[in-house]
Amino acid sequence: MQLWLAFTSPFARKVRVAAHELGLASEIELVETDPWTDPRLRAVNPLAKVPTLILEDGEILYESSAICDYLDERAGGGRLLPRAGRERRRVLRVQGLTDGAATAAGRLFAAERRAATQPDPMTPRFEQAIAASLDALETEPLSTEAFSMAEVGAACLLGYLDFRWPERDWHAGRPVLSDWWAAVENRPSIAQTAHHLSTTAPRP
Ligand SMILES: N[C@@H](CCC(=O)N[C@@H](CS)C(=O)NCC(=O)O)C(=O)O
Repeated sequence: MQLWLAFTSPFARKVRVAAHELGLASEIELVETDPWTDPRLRAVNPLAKVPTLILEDGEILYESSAICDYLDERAGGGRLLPRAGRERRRVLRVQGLTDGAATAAGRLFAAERRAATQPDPMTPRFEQAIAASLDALETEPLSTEAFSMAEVGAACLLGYLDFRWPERDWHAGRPVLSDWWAAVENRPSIAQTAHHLSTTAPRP
């Protein structure tokens, strides 16, 4: 499999963490791309977004949740995403929450970068979405042992916040989430997928 990614993308990291957790990381070739400038990406994904996964037979998957669902199925099924019932709905809800917060964080980062020349009136809304999502995660029963897509999503959100804003303290007032992150941040799937700026493309 080929995973087209940017090493700054929390959604691409989700796929990498999921692959590690499922024991599939060695089957994935990483192809670094810049979604903003690489015309090859739109040829395989009309949205020109990362992550995009190309399977051995040429089938193409995009949307991190759909890709992770496929990886889970490929690893036997029901491991990161429960097959049915209330727990499946909970995991999907938390994955949706963390995806939404990561989207807000990405838009906030871009808005702040432009702010000197072009203030963005949406900035407070992005900040509120991130803060309220972290508050919601504070009361979620996240496991430090068995990972589901809820833990994968939460880890990728927190990792992205620390990567983009190392000076901003999301821990304050969130002791449960903070302890959870301390317990999992050195887990191999997290440690081996850390964000970094592009080695080739100029855009972060
Ligand atoms: N909902 C998508 C979000 C993917 C996404 O927004 N990726 C960003 C990088 S973090 C991207 O490719 N942006 C390029 C663009 O929006 O055109 C997913 O879960 O995969």
